Formats: sequence, C-alpha cells, structure tokens
Amino acid sequence: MSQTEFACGRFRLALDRPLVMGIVNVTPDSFSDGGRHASTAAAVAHARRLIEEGADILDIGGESTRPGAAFVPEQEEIDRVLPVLEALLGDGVPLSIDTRKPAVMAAALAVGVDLVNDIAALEGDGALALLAGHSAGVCLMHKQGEPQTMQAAPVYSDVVAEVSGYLLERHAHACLAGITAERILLDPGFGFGKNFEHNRELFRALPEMLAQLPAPLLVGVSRKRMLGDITGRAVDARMPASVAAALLAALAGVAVIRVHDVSETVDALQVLAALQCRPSSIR
Ligand code: 8Y4
Repeated sequence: MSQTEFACGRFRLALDRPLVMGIVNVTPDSFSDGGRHASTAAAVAHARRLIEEGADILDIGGESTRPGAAFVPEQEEIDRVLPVLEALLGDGVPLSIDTRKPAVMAAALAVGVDLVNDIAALEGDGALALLAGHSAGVCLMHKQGEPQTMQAAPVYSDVVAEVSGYLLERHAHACLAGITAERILLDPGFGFGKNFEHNRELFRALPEMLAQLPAPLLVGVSRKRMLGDITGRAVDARMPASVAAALLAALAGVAVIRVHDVSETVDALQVLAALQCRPSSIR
C-alpha cells in the first residue's frame, strides 16, 4: 500500500494528487541601509505570490548550493531565513527550510517550521536526533560529492541502484533514530553529482523507484541544467521545459514537485488531473 498522507509539523497533507513545493530563495542584503529589511520583504512578498498561485508547500533557503556559490556561515544563514519563516507562519501553508546545517534546522524548528529539506539527508552531526525530537517532516536527498565539486566527474556503476540503495539506507537510519515513516520523503537529487545520462536514467526509473522505495518521492528539476542540455535554453528560458518535466514526474507518481514556476505548474497539473487518459488496453 502506498502512503496516503504525509505528516509534516502542523499539517497532514493528502497525497491523492501531486503537491507543488514553491522555491523561495532569501538572497543576501547589500547592507547599504545596515539592515535586512529589503531581502526579508522581497522573500516574503515572493512567497505570498507563490501561495496565491497555488503552492502547497514553500521551501525557504538562505544558502545557494549552486557550484561556485560562496559559503554562508550558519549565523548568517539563520539571520537570513528566520525573519522570513516568522513572517509566513500565519499564512496557512506548510513551511520547509532548505538547509544542510543542523544549527539552521534547530533555529527553524524552534520557530515552528513544518519540514526540513536537507540535501545532505540528515548526515550532519546531530541532525537525526534533532529531527527525532520534533514532528516536522523531512526530505532525504541523494547527492554524490559536495556541491562545489560534485559535477566535475560523477561516476556510478548503476546510478538507479546506488541512489535507491542510499535512500533506503537513510530512510532506515531516520526510522531507527525515531522519525516516523509517515514524516519522510525521499529524493533522487537531480543534478547533484550526476551527469546528463545519470539524470535521464534516474528520471526514467521514477516509476520503479516509487514501487521499491518505502516513502513518497520529491523531485526537483525546475530550471536545472539537464533541461538546458535537452532544449539548449538558458536558465531563464527553461520554464516550459520545467513544466513538461513536472508533468512527467506527476505521471510517474511523484508526490511532491519542487518548482520555481508555481502558477504554470499548477495549471499543467490541473489539466493532467482533468484530462489524463490511458490506452484502453490498460484501463
Ligand atoms: C537553476 C535554478 C539552475 C536552480 C539550477 C538550480 C533540490 C533541492 C535544490 C532538489 C531537494 C537548484 C535545495 C538546486 N535542488 N532540494 N534543492 N531536491 N529536495 N538548482 O532537487 O535548484 S537547489
């Protein structure tokens, strides 16, 4: 039986349709006015627009994981994201914190964040125990290597087996630590230490991964390079490709789709739900 609900903090989300997670990046302030008002206000305004567009979850991050991005000290990351979380806690939408630093997770959990989206799958010191003491959901993601260097020369003998094996192992660790299974999402981590062929193999294997793994899946391909590899488009022209990929992920049975373009993705998923057809041989 596949899971019908995902428990995360204040919410129990029904999994009878794919959920849309909207991306909110909190960018650093220029400090020209000595304060943090501008970046907080911009992130909160963007988040509220995504809610109006139909986002089911907001994923709030204060550290860029793109190759070449500068390291963000943990207090700086906390100072960026906490005011945004606090401003949005009354908006009625589950809030996710995108971080791999346990200190940032702790600060976000203390103010009531509903989900921890960790690209390091709670491998950080104390992260598993920290989450075990809260009711927040967790997303455990696979990556190979570290964001700075992971795209140099990723190597797998069987990418689907290795990613699935890792996710199964992190799921078991989380459960043993006391995080209940209903709170866990798994994510193959598209683009994180994977070349185009690796990403393609993983994407095409989503239905079998879903059948074999013990938790619902989250997928993030929005605007990523794999879509540039396919279409030849620059990052700011990858919305249609991102919507197409989101639709395919939904068809495969993915539970949560992490996207920049919420309005367009929600429209596409509504069309899918209304008009989805299959060959009559399947029924
Ligand atoms: C353009 C825009 C090009 C964004 C690249 C990117 C995932 C994630 C990221 C993911 C989960 C990104 C935080 C990378 N990707 N979390 N985070 N799954 N769970 N790159 O696939 O968006 S950041």
